[in-house]
Amino acid sequence: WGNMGHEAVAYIATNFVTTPTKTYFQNILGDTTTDYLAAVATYADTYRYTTAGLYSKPYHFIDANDSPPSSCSVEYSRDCGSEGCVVSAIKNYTSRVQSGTLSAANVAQAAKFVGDIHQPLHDENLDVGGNDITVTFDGTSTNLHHIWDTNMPEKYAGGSTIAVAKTFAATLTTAIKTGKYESDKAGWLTGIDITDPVSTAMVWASDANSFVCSTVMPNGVSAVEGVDLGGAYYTAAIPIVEEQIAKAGYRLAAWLNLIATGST
Ligand code: DCM
Ligand code: DCM
Ligand code: ZN
Repeated sequence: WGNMGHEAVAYIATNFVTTPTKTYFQNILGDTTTDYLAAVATYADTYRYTTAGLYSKPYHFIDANDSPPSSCSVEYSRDCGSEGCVVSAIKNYTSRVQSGTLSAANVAQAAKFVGDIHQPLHDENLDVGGNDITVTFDGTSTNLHHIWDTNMPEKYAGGSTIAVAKTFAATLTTAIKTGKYESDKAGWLTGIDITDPVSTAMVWASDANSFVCSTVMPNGVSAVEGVDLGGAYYTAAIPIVEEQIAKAGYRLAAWLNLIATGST
């Protein structure tokens, strides 16, 4: 996700963590405002472009070597490369928390990786996760990956600022509590296990990857390459964009609760 998507995920998580969890992470982050998670939600994106942070680039995705749209799948042994991937990163950052060596930067990164694993094209190898598929969006030339990260969430939420992210998160929080996701949310935590971060993150990766076949490119690359996707494609995709951001925030809250207190 782009910055707005990550900030929305962080605000949703803020709305679902328990009070002890909030205190725990506000202390680590040194920020007692209500923006303590959203304020660091994009740190890992900045870090991976620094010389010191180059090693962390693969931690933002897992390149599933599947065959969309006919066959979608993610396999840890096949798809998580020797340089690591988002699944191994969630495992490593979680174990560092558990051993008590967590820094503010580590919290920020772990939270960012939970957000990214929910973007379907962060769970796909084809054409570098869609970065090499040229498309247009409402007249602007870009690529398929970028419209899922940024153009579609921002068009739907109404902008790119942190204030927009907060309002979008408030809407999704209500949908989770009492609206269209109320009956789905228990299922969103199926398979969550703080003692097995790889299996947990693989559930999240497989879930997101399935949308590559159903929604991102249901008719293959040729049906999207060079096409303007701001119309019918956007209309079909936006329920999945919205659901994956909501799910990411809800699962992030549960994971932070497990880290801080041992229960969701
Ligand atoms: N990004 C940013 N500032 C940076 C680096 C990246 O705003 N210094 C944003 C631009 C992209 C997004 O990160 O929209 C892509 O990263 P990811 O999908 O890994 O979150
Ligand atoms: N990305 C991905 N899979 C890859 C390579 C990159 O999902 N194999 C993501 C990370 C960023 C976006 O694509 O969100 C752009 O990457 P970069 O800034 O490295 O071009
Ligand atoms: Zn991305």
